[in-house]
Amino acid sequence: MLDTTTTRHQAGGPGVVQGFDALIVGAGFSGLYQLLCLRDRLGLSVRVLEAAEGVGGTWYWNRYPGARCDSESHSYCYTFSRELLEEWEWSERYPGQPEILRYLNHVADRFDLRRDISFGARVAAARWDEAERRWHVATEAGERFAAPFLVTAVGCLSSANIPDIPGLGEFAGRWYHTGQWPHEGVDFTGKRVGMIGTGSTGIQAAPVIAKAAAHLTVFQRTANYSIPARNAPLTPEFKRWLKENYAELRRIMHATPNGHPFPIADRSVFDVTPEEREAIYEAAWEKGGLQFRATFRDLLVDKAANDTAAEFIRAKIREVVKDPAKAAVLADIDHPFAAKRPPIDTEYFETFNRDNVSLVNLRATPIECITPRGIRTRDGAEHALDIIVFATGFDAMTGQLLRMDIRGRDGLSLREAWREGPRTYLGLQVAGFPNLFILTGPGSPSVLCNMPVPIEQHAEWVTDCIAHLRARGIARIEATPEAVDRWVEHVNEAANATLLPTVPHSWYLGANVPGKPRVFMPYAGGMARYRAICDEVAARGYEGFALGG
Ligand code: N01
Repeated sequence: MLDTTTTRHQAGGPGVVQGFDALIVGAGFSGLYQLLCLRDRLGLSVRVLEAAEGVGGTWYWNRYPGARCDSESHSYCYTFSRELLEEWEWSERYPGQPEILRYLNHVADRFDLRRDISFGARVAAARWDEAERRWHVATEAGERFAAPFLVTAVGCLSSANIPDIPGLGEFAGRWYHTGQWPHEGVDFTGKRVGMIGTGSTGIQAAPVIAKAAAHLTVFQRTANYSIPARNAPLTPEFKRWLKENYAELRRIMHATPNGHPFPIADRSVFDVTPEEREAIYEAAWEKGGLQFRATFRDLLVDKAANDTAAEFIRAKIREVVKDPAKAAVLADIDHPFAAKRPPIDTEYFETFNRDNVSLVNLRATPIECITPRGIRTRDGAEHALDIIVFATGFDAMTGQLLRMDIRGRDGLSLREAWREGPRTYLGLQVAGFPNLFILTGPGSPSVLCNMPVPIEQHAEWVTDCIAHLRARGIARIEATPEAVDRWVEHVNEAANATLLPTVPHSWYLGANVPGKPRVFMPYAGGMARYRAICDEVAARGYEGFALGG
């Protein structure tokens, strides 16, 4: 183990530079595990820099009403430790935000991770020093750190996207973004609430807000599919079954394209009769959750196949929502099912049957401005509100990375390198940025998966890579431009083989943020294939990377 006292040193400049073997940005799911791997398996001195005052990342910030994971709890966890799996018990089929945050705090305590994390340390800048072969990192508060390796573990959905709607500054009520929710909660009692956005977040939040508020107005720009989650407490029998079958579940999670604990059915939509298909969809609807998407293998690649699922869900919406005018607006969905991230819900469509819930169709009447009293739409209507909730998503995958001033070789900034969109090798490295590893970055399967699966794979791959370098006295690793070109091409091919890039307003494409380059960001080739590619790259001596120094 490197003695940190030998790596700490006084810098020539005004501040003290604290030296480590590796620096990690972020103490969410990925940062915590990366710390554990590098510190406890390789014996490195590591410091995690975390902007928040606690661990948890996404689950620290996203405390909005109804916040819950869409992955099933028994798969939304680390699998590296048998003991951890044995001792932790989830209470519900889908874990709620408070329970996930408790879990991550438990992990931090159990593995004694906190002592190597600086909280309240938001990274402002990182600069590669070629002569020193180290990254120099500065926080907003002016603390300075340096290390040969820098790992970003900043999450994919952590940079809030607050639309620039004129008049927000003059709004007399209160407004909140779901991804920056106040820790003390928001009291909706007696309040008129407007919620903008009907993605996974808005669909989770609306039913809970509607129950608490005097009135909820949902401002919908793009209608969305949603499948009932069918959340419920886990039974003792299921918990016992889980413990007995974890190895098999893990095998399935590693074998499927998106890391969930259920396989995708090996049949095509048109292999079965319309009656059989209807029965399959009906059973999946009753079972609930993301398994609906796994009913047929061609739902995401064949538009005609997808249409059958899309029409089934539209019919369900029309059946559930009693007011035909509202039902028509909610079911007027313009994209294939699951080509945007498919939400799952607890009584989302039922919420529109409540007397205190109204729906504004922004496609017909777009928002013109926010007034001191509420939201004015283009038809001249002013919707009077006390609270506005922005469930408007994130500057996904690149927002949080580009918010830091990251500069690689010859002062090249990541912002400049990605001016026309993010370009990585394996989602893990960028040409021109030696020894910088990005966890769940653009070009990784990340957001198309049950996240803990790619997170464990990335952190372990990076750990093995650093071990390889150190064992050989190699100081530097950098993706070659050719490898990046090939990977970007492969990411595009993988996306184009699916219906995913056909949705013009998807955050997968960066289309939700004005001015963001339109590039399909996640790797759609599947987690199992991705893992095999990464293993192959490592087995060939880190093919596609220049190693040296
Ligand atoms: O954000 P979104 P999200 N005026 O970008 C609308 C993950 N997640 O926070 O589609 C009016 O999906 C926008 O409209 P449109 C999950 O991966 C996971 O809901 O752009 N409307 C859309 O309706 C998810 O995909 C869990 O036309 C505006 C909504 O806001 C990702 O987070 C739980 C607007 C944004 O939807 C993001 O979901 C929740 C404007 N100016 C979320 N700007 C888990 O289970 C945006 N919208 C772990």
